[in-house]
Amino acid sequence: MRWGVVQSKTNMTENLKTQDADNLVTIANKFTLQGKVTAVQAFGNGNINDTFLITLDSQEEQHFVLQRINTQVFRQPQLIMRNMCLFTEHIYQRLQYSPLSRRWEVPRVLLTKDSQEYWREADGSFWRAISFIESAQSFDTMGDRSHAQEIGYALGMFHNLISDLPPEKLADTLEGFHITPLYLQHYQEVLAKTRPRQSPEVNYCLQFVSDRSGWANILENAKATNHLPLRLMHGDPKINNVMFDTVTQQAVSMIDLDTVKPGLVHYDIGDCLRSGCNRAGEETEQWESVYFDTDLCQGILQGYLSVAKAFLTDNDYAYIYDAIRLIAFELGLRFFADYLAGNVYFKVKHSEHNLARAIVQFKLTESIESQETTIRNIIRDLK
Ligand code: GN1
Ligand code: MG
Repeated sequence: MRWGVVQSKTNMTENLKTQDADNLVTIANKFTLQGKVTAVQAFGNGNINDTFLITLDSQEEQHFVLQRINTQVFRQPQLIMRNMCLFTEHIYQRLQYSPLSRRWEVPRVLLTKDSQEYWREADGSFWRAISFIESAQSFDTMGDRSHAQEIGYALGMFHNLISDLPPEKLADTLEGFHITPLYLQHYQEVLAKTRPRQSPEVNYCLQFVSDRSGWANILENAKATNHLPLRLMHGDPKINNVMFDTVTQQAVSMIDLDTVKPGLVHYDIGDCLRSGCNRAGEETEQWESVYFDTDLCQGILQGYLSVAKAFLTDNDYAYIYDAIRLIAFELGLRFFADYLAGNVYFKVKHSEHNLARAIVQFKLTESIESQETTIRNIIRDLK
């Protein structure tokens, strides 16, 4: 399922158990200032948090997004909410001051009736509400080239709108996020404690990681030596986190803002491209069909640079290829380490799910590596 427009009123318990739906209505009511909750649906396909779409009988806000933050992953979820309030307010002010000539929306934090940024249940679960972008939808895989350009534009616009907010204003809500050498270290620790079941797939992954471990610190080295500056980033700009207007088919928003924090814009560029240029999608099990589409890469980068050219330096361009290769590899490594650790981080549908996901990312990395010259030429020609 992807984020999309609600076509019709759904039954309150359509995809939830009655008791769960009742609890969710009670929690949703902590946030709603107007209107009655008329429906609750499980929503989106996130790997970490639990997401629900709430429908109201209000004229003003017809829907909102209710989420339970995974506090095993985000240990200080209140910092996420503080960050979100800070940067969404910053963007809102900027857009008031210099409006764009096209539709662009920023999800808003909805406060509780007591004006709090979140609601904590007695069992410790952490809930928050975010405004819903109406008349918009997202996609799990890429359509045509203009779709690719819009995805790139959305990331560029997002970076642009936070580029004048000093990175140190935002808290680090997920330490180690996208620091590849730390994922590698964690993987090695897990590996030392586990005896993975031998199979051609597991052996492929073990060899794949081992062959690339010397290179995994390329972006961290660039950061440490000031070749790449610390900036604010989105953290998770994968294709289905970009919302498209259902009529104009233009990108109108970037959602999933939990990981907006100090980092490298290269993590985002890499994540956006590894996700957008994989036509088979990250959940496929047809590994032989996974490849990196360089036409889509050209489209995304063209859209991105149409906005980001203004703030990128020569060094930034020099590391774009490595970022694409690294973030695909890193996600494969994260999935594989989680498979070895017993699936403790990413939600899974079956015990081999993270292994399958890892292979997709490693196949994608191979495809990126085999097209290095083409990708570097695309970057050079767009500069
Ligand atoms: C996770 O939960 P979701 O789907 O928005 C993960 C991302 C991965 C992504 C892969 C906080 O995002 O880093 O790229 O899965 N988020 C976190 O689909 O680890
Ligand atoms: Mg996310």
